[in-house]
Parts: sequence; C-alpha cells; structure tokens
Amino acid sequence: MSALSFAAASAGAVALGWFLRERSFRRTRVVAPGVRKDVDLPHEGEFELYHNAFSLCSKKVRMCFAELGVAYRAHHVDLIETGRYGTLSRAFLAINPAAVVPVLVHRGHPVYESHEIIVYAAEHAHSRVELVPDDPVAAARMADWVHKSSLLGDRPVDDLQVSAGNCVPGLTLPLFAAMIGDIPTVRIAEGLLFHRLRTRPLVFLVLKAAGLTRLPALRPAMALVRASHRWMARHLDDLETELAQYGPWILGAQFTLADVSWAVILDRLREADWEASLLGEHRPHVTRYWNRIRERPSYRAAMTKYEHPAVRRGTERIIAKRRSDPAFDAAVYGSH
Ligand SMILES: N[C@@H](CCC(=O)N[C@@H](CS)C(=O)NCC(=O)O)C(=O)O
Repeated sequence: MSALSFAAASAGAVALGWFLRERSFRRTRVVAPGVRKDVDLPHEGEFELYHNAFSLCSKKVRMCFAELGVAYRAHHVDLIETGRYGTLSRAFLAINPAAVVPVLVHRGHPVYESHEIIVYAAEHAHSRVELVPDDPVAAARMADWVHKSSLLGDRPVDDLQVSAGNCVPGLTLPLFAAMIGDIPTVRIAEGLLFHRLRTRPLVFLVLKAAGLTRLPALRPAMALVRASHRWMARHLDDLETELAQYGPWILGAQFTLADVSWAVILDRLREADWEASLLGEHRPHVTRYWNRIRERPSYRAAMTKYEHPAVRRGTERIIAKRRSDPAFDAAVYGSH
C-alpha cells in the first residue's frame, strides 16, 4: 500500500469513526404530538420555548403567548435557513428527538407540535385573555380553522388540499432559494448525515446549486409551487367566505387561536412576496383581515420584533429578482 493510499484509508477510518460516534449521540425519531408528562427536562422558567425566528410554527406559538400576555423563556434554535442545523445539535435533540421546532417546555414537560402547543398554552397559561370560545360549537369551528392552517405531518406537501399550512413549504421555495445561497454547503451536508427527513437537506442543496435564477428550471420544484399556489388560493377563498359572513375575526367578534394560526400563514405570504398574487382586490375580506392582524401588538411582538436579517435579505432578493428578470417573474409568480 502506497503512503498516499494509507493516508486516505486512515482519513476515511477516522471520518467513519466520527460519524458513527456522532450518530449514536444524535439519534432522531418521531415523537407523539401533545404534552409528555413522562419526560422531565431541565428548566428554569415555568414556560420555556425553543423556537426559531423564521419558522412558521414558532411564530404561531410566539403570537399565541403575546396574545395571552404571558412571559416565557426563549431559546433560539437555528434552522439551516438561518445559519446552521441547530435542530440537529445534541443539546436540542435532548429536547426534541424529532429535530424540529417549536417545542414548549412547561414545568419541564415538553409539548410537541405547534397546533397542540397553542391549545395547551391557552389552557395552562395564567391569562385573562380567552383565545378559545366557551361555546362548544364555536370551539369546534375554531379547531377546524386551526387544522385548516396547520403544518401537518412530516411530508406536508403531500396533502395540500387538507390545509393552507401544507401549502406554505411550496410557496416558500423562492424564499428558501434566496436564503440558502448564503449558507456554506458543508453545513447543509450535516443534514444529509443526521436529519431524520433527508429530503429536506437534499432540497436545500439543490436550491443552493440552482439559486433563484435557475429555480424556474427545476421542474418538480415549479410543479410544487404551482400546486401549492392553486390550493392556497382555494383555502384563502374559504377564508374569504368565512370572514365575509362573520368577521372581523374568523369566529366573529372574538380573536381566537384560529386567527393566531392564520396570521402566520399570511405573514409567510408577505415574506415570500405572494401578497400581490394571492391577496388584494380579489380577496378584500382576507386583505382587510391581514391589515387588522398587522395592527395588533402581538404581531409586532411575535413577528416584527423577531425579523431575521437572513429572511429580510431573502425577501429583498426576490423583489429585486422579480423586477430585473421578467422571465423569472412570469415563470415563478405568473398566473398559476
Ligand atoms: N407539525 C410541526 C412542524 C414542525 C416543523 O416542521 N418545524 C420546522 C420549522 S416550521 C422545522 O423545525 N424544520 C427544521 C428542519 O426540518 O430541518 C409543528 O406544527 O410544530
């Protein structure tokens, strides 16, 4: 064996040893939604939230707490879009082996899945604000609207018709493409080694290679954007009808968890520059509703205050690209 091949074999053995050791510390698995009373995690505050500035589901929980007026200890966890896979760190996997945010920790017990967390928070936070109607029929209607806006399952894009939340990843593709260019490939590759859902880092690698410019050439990505747009439009039509009948909020006079859940979807349409195409004159009730949401102090506390520079840069790049490249604009944002 030559010295060179010996060195290569040794380096390979060290890398494999490192990977196997790391993997044993970074085991991921699915977790059941809701509270886990059997799990006790170290904590200092009654409520601790593991969240990310950009994450749709984290925004939902932050807005819920802001509406309730209840304080929590915040732990920011990076996603690859905001810099690195903080969700794959050993420390975070001890909080959530599923490697996703948000997680609420209440008196040491984790609560998983944002739509479960907001219901749990509304019930357990000591607040005089009622985000769930007393009337069981209204509460059931609220639950339907929360469901219709939740990010459901590990592959939400498979069920676009079920929820507007599931249409969000597809409509965020341009923003992902605009943001991921700043992230070193090696950091994305960490996801390929340890992520429970390897398709996600793979998609980011492809988007990084393509950039915004070549996004229109990625046929499966464009098909997803189109399908997500089509279904989002339908979900927004349903919201338009509901708001026209009730309003000013989804259930009428009371601002509820349904509004918390929809607020973050509309905020993502803003971030990914879909407002002109999906809101406006053709959905006047949703547009006015969105304006009312933005005037709430909870919107500022949960969204504006946490605006991440990487997201702002991404949105600005999309806007600039659409202006400077009509073919890109027509292919990605044109009539679907
Ligand atoms: N259904 C879950 C979705 C959790 C989820 O997918 N969170 C995203 C951010 S919104 C995440 O942590 N992604 C990190 C990754 O997949 O690497 C919920 O509603 O909490």
